[in-house]
Amino acid sequence: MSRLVVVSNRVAPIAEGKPTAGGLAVGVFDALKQTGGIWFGWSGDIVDGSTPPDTVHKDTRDNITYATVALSRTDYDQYYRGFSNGMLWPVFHYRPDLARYDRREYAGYCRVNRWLVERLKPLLQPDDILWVHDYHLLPFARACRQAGIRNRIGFFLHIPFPAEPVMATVPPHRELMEAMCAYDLVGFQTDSDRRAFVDYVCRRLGAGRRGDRYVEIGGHRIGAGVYPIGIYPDEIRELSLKHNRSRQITNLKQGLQQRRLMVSVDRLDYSKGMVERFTAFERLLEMTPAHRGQVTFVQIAPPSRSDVEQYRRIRRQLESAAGSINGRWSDLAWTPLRYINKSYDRSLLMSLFRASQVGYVTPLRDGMNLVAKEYVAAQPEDDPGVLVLSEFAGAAEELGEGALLVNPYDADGMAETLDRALTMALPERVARHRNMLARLTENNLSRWRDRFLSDLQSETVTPEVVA
Ligand code: GDG
Repeated sequence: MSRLVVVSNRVAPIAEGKPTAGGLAVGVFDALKQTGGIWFGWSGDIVDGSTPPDTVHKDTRDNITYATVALSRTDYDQYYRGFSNGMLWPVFHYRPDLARYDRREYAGYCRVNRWLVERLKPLLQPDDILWVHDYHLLPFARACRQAGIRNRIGFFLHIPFPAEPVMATVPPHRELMEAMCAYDLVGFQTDSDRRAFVDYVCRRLGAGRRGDRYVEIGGHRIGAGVYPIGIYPDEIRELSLKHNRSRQITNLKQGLQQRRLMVSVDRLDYSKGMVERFTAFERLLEMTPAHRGQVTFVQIAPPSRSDVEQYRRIRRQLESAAGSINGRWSDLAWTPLRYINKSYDRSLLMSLFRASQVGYVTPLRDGMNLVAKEYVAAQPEDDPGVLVLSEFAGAAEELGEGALLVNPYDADGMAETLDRALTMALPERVARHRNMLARLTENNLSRWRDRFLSDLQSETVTPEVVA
């Protein structure tokens, strides 16, 4: 197999088995371990001024070279905070109302993509294959071609791809998508994302469909496949057992005094639907008096991107909603909602999932949502909790039969579903859990990686067959 070069906005050098790593980092790290190779991207360092240092910092451990660069303050503001997270993130999550466009930021986004290519180019060998990740790097392949790089280049989008009219709200959408067409293979989390991409390039750019899984534009054939990112269920299960008897989990269980526990864990992001989730929880208390005093909802939401205004706003909204719910419903012995703005050790989170009766995962839009998958994998098989899952999470395509699917915009419907989850009998819980766990085991993280890399190398796109 050729050497693998992974490019992502952030490089997370991780020690093997380090428990804090998320799906992208674990999947990429696994792939690199097999073939050896390079992981290239931003180190997370920001230097003052407008000119970033050209130095590429290289750190080789075993057969992996972590090649990282710093960004200048201007680049960070324009490429990362501005166009990537202030424009693309909201639009790709169907929130053009939250997007803010600035031509200079878009110019900075394109400039940083070209600059990254120039830094990477000297490290490449002719038969390397390149695997580029996520929305920060949509024009990366075109910049590679312009710099004379001829290697095969694949791209995986971790977030949703929006329907064509929504995509069209990004002012430079045409230029951006033309640039994206320079990839050889583009991968999506779900079939509806893949179809939205094909739709866009056929309608707006005049690309031709070539069978189900290819489009052709200007004589260049692009594969478009579906590769749902997964987890390693056994690893999650092991982690979930680690803290089972720890002081924190024991204290939590004692404090609950037989009350039922509902759990949500999300980066603090407006796409995760937390305000709507809080509202539906309150509707549950209003509609079903039997749950008052009997259920505790823990929402863990570590802050993210707090230098972007929309993120500061959602944080204020959540603080106010949580205060109002607790003010109205708490009594001396019971606080219905525990809203926590900090991050926890990964194994503690998995133990918390295991100790709960409902996993409440209701994003307004989500590429996949690994928390939903982790929740299922962390459950005891003989007495599992119930997953309440938004139909707008990519994970719903795989877990739709076992989870209770909800529309996060329907507070009454969600409240009814929560009631059903909290009162579901053991045989139904076991059957639903078994169904979901089988799918997660089949479509695990190595399947995601292996299918993508083998399609990229063999120049054929294999059909996504859900187990
Ligand atoms: C993007 C896409 C797609 C969360 N809080 C803590 C913590 N986490 C971990 C979770 C999970 C990960 O972070 C979050 O992954 P998600 O998939 O839920 O969401 P995004 O961060 O938005 O990820 C998403 C993903 O990329 C992969 O393709 O699924 O749709 O938006 O693993 O457990 N981990 C620790 N402490 C915390 O407090 N240690």
